[in-house]
Amino acid sequence: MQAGILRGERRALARAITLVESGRADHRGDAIALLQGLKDADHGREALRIGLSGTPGVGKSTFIEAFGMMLTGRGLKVAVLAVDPSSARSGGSILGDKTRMERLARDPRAFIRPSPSQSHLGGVARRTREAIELCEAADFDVILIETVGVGQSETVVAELSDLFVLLLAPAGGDELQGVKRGIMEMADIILINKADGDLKATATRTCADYAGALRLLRKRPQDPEGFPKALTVSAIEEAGLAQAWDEMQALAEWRRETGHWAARRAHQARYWFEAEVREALLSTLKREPVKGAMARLAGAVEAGDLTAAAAAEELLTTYLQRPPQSGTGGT
Ligand SMILES: Nc1nc2c(ncn2[C@@H]2O[C@H](COP(=O)(O)OP(=O)(O)OP(=O)(O)O)[C@@H](O)[C@H]2O)c(=O)[nH]1
Ligand SMILES: [Mg+2]
Repeated sequence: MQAGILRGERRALARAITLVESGRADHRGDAIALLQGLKDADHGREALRIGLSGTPGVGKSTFIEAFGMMLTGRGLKVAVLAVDPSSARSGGSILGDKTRMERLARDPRAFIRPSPSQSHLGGVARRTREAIELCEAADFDVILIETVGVGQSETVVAELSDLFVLLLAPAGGDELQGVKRGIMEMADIILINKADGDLKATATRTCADYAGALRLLRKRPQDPEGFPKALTVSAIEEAGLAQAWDEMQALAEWRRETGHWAARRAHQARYWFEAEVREALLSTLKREPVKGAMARLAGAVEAGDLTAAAAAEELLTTYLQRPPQSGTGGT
């Protein structure tokens, strides 16, 4: 599988993503070995990972299709992945509207993969991170990671990407406050979509409003002069896409030269390592024998036979190999 991925074979890539998404313990071992093997065989080319977020209906799918087609038209290989916070929704956002990305889905230079179906956002995101690494090993030039903006998902996608792009709709001034400050602060580029037809003038005004709002935010060390930036685009008319790409490249280039790019990736690698450990520890609590012991000790605490502290101490030392706390015996 590794050789196939390194040759950029889509079938091998698709199978590898299925492997990293698998919940089976033996698959997990294979996935870990594969990811490390690819890291060791590192070809040294990094994709540009672009996180893209926006509320439902803002035009993410339409934008990704148009933007993706523009990039493949320039000879670039484009992968589209999703982090779907609402796993209850069947198949995730991308699968749901593959019809809207019909052209891109057929493009030999593009690879589209729906969100893995996992029970929670953190799990989805960790597997998406591994899918990103697989796509990068398969020599994709641009990886678009889509998420529906619901607050938490943007933070997660920002931890997966080199650039974070926020897609917004044209709207009146009161909507501007609807975008949470924290989300604004994460954005590298804000794109006001639907700048066409009747909405064009509103889009231009909205864009100016956001440009103003961005200027008021605290200056971030990872930004050159003029960033974060707000631009108007029309995914339907395919207007402003080339300019948006130019800006993304300019920002990425600057960050590479100044070391911010590498620093961000290093920080992210650490973040996901810690998330993996935390998640593994938590899942231990939900499996036997710890699960049963926890229920038993909880019963003893409820009945008033044990203090919460003593019960926790017993669980941790007996089942989780933590050495006992050594005290002086109290004063
Ligand atoms: N006028 C105009 N309409 C657009 C544009 N881009 C998307 N739309 C329309 O907006 C609607 C929603 O577009 P989608 O691309 O499905 O939006 P989305 O953000 O992917 O939506 P979800 O997947 O539901 O989160 C569709 O009816 C599109 O045709 C645009 O640039 N201009
Ligand atoms: Mg969509």
